[in-house]
Amino acid sequence: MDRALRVGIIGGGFMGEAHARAARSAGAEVIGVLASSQESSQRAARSLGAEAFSSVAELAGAADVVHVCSPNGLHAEHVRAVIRAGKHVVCEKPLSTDHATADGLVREADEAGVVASVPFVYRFHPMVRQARHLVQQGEIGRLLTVQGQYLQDWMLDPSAWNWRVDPAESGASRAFGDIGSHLVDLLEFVAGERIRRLSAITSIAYPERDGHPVSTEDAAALTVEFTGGAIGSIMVSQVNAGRKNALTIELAGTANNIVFEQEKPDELWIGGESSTRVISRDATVLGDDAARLSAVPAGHPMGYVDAFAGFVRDTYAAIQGSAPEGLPRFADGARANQVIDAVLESARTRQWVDVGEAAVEPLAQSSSAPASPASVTRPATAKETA
Ligand code: SOE
Repeated sequence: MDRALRVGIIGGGFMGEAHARAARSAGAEVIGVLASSQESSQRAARSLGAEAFSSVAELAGAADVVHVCSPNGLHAEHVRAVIRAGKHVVCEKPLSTDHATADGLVREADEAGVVASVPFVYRFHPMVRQARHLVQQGEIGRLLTVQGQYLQDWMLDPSAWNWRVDPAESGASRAFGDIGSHLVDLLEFVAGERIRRLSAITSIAYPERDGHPVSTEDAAALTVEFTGGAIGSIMVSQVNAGRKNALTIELAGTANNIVFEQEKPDELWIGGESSTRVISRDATVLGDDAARLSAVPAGHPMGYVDAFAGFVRDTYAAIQGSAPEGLPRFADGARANQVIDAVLESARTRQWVDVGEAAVEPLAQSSSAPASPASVTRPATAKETA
């Protein structure tokens, strides 16, 4: 394509802005936005410096790719309208409010031959790719135990309200759907294994918020077993005082243990029985995939905004015909929905639930695609740029 990609955004909130920022940093033109009402579309359009649109069909008609950042309950309708217009689509997580619908969206996107991705953006921290590389290289040995936590506190205030509290907008799961989906994706992505079965309990901190009864969970605790036999525990909470976006994964094997903390994304903790070290991001010593995402030389901190930009850049590279390593596609979004459904079922029945893997693209397939030659170019080191 000899012109910039034209991007449409559905959703006028925080995520819409994050997508627009990343789209621009990937060299695209943000042409328009559609929000929940005419006024919010106009407000969002002013803040994004784009045009306000009044229907998905109109926006999809004018764009090459549409980013769906509407409430979860509207994802399927919006995604279908974009796919039916023959346009590429990025859809926020959770892809849908249930696994069957998410699976249907995977099929529709495949049949239409469009690129369809889900912003599991934490995959795009270079040190996450390095952790995955080390696991693939056998650095941790045979995986024995896995721990994952994703803790926030923005729902701690009893009067805190957000569309996510309402199951009609958010789906039956709140905290797990919103942030547990990221955590599960990251754990399976780095481990290269699936969660085979799980047992979950969920809790609701306040039966009412702002006079409305609450049915969506504030916290979920899981015991899990992975396909290779490793066991693990997962804690997700949006009512954990003082924790803002504390996503941590720990994969311990027969040789070493690897810990990645999202709030310190430029580091990886590697524990060994006789020595423990912290490695800092430095493209000169990282694996190819971590190095290509390492956008600035060592010593220049990278973070969430960069990870988001990396995700959008790779989505657009896929649209241009390359096959970027580790791009989370709709099949990965549907996989998260499969785990969310299993969590809700286990919490309801108080039973272990086999998560199942049917219709989910195996990890090896999504990770074995050759990176395009341009995508493995290492950025210049501080020395080279000095
Ligand atoms: C709110 O919990 C939220 O913005 C999530 O929706 C995002 O996916 C996560 O990246 C940060 O927290």
